[in-house]
Amino acid sequence: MQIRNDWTREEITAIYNSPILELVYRAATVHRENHDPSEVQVCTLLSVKTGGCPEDCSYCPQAARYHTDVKVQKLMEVDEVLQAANNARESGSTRFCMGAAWREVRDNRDFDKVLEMVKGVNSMGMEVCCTLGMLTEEQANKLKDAGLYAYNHNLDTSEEHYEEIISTRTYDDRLDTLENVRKANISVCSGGIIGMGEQHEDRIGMLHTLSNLPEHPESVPVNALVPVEGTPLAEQPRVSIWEMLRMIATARIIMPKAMVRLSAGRTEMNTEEQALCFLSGANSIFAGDKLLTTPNPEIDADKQMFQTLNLKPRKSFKDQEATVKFEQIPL
Ligand code: SAM
Ligand code: DTB
Ligand code: SF4
Repeated sequence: MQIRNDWTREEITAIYNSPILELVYRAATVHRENHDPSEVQVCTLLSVKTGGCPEDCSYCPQAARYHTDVKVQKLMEVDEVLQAANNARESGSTRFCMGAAWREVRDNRDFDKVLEMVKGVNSMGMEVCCTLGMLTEEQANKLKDAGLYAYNHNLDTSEEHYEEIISTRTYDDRLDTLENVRKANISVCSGGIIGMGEQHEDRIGMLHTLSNLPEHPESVPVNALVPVEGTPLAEQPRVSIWEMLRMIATARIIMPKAMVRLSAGRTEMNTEEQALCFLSGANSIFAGDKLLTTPNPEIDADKQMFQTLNLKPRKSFKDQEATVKFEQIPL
């Protein structure tokens, strides 16, 4: 199927609003044409610098201005991070994503340390990803030279809804960073969050922006808001599985080659619900009992889920052994 970067809002709206079983069926068909439906990539997140962030993202427990239980932690040591990456690899992860609660990267010693971390993880044969806030083109090039495979920078919501959620930076800032990442030849990871009080039109708007970028992101995380006490969005109701499916399926149909990542929100979902997400085109999860700061399902529960659904962890782009390792771990 031809990759399109000219999806109209109307077309996306029609797909998003189609009868749910039709939508899932169509997405499953596109998924099978472009991916091995028996494979799901297992990724690991590590917060290498936690909390104390100057931004005001209303969903985020790491923003300094909200009073949450998150403890501020300065940048981790390179050794500690490499140890964590090795553990992740041993338990079957093929992508390791390091997150920092920064507004933007600054050219200082901390950035040099992150470059060391990237080098180290890359040399272990995993896809190495970072999410560090805004980046200049020069900083993106430095990350690329250190061996960075992918950069995560979410649009989070539609351009219209954005200012309801974040006031300390603009949608265009976000798009500029994505452009800098693309120019440096780094794989782009960008998606968003549902359940922040947005309208269906906002979800469609975000998918429209992503699918109309000059090149689709290789990776599109779909997060369900994890409401955290102390943040302005603490009292938001949980999103229903049907909304999650509409989001995943629409992303799959309009961006057929992208990895669609079932990201935050899995602790609230049972195996049956996650199975529907995989059927609708999700082909990645974050494993390990913590995302960045919030809980995630236990690794044993995920192993059980893979067995029940006859799924296998996807091999890394360069490391073949990791798959075997995940399957060999006794339950
Ligand atoms: N500070 C960097 C930035 O904002 O780009 C990187 C880390 S930030 C925590 C990465 C992403 O995590 C955010 O863009 C957002 O989409 C997601 N996120 C943060 N808090 C969340 C929450 N409570 N529920 C769901 N997703 C969340
Ligand atoms: C993404 O879209 N989801 C991940 C990853 N990219 C960095 C982060 C989810 C964070 C959830 C809130 C937390 O654990 O702090
Ligand atoms: Fe800071 Fe990122 Fe959280 Fe926004 S999402 S407050 S930029 S850590």
